[in-house]
Amino acid sequence: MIRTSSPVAAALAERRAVVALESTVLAHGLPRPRNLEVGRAMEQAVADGGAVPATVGIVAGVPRVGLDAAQVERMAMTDGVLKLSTRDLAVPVARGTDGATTVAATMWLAGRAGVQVFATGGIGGVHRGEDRDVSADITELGRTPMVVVCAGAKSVLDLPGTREALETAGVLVVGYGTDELPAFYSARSGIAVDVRVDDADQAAELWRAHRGLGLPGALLLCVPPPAEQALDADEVEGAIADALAGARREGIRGKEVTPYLLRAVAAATGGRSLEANVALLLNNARVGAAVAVAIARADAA
Ligand code: PSU
Ligand code: MN
Repeated sequence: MIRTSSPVAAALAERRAVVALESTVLAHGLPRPRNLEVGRAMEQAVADGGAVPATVGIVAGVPRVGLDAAQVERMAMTDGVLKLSTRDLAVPVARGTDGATTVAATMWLAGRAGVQVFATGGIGGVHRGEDRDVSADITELGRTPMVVVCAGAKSVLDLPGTREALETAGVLVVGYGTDELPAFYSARSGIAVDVRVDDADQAAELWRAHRGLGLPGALLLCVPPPAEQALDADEVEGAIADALAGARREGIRGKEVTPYLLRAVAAATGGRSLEANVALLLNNARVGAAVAVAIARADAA
């Protein structure tokens, strides 16, 4: 039932490097028309790095690993595309409609298609506040073995709580050139990673050991945002506090919370959080390609 595009299927069959990309960040995480530019630029960054991009989404009821240009545009530019976590995947399939995949849903589909590396921006995690909102990204990271390249979890979340939840779920948290979990918009959180690697070959070596052991969870490869666009942690904290207060006041709940907070922080930082978000997405696509290429090379040796 999962349809793999021909370029992606060919690459997987020949054990060449493939990098999965998600569609929720396009449909719900970035404003139009920037989202479409970023979707295309991430695919280009993966291709420039020597890997085949596989953007994941559901188009007219068909779960697809590897969208073509028109399908990426449809995810980015159509109103009302559902935001799908793993639990929701059956809904657009049953109804023949479209859906954009979050980190969790992208892992489910790409992992089953045989893709080993997935690059995104920030994972979902434990939200701040009293309502015990924990992203199903954590659950999926605990049960689908893949390298997931990210800039940590968005600082709108409870980062220490997210770190603990990852540990409980059995996710290996790896710093890419850092000893600390990045805080998405900024490089540092003061929270330690499990282990550090300093290049793509070391990441590939760690992944091959993880895979060889048959461990169920993900290897979360955490890459600091590019220094030039990264924001100051204290500055962004003020914007986050206001965004959280706004969400509470307006009664924002469930899957609307993350898109709401991202928009509010972008507005409060005069768009600079958006520039940081775009820069880290492209950077993570590049790192994902380098790691996928290193894995393919080591597997062929
Ligand atoms: N991080 C971003 N932009 C996003 C998301 C994360 O910078 O759009 C999306 C991802 O798809 C992630 C999802 O999987 O938000 C988490 O949503 P929730 O907290 O509702 O599980
Ligand atoms: Mn949630």
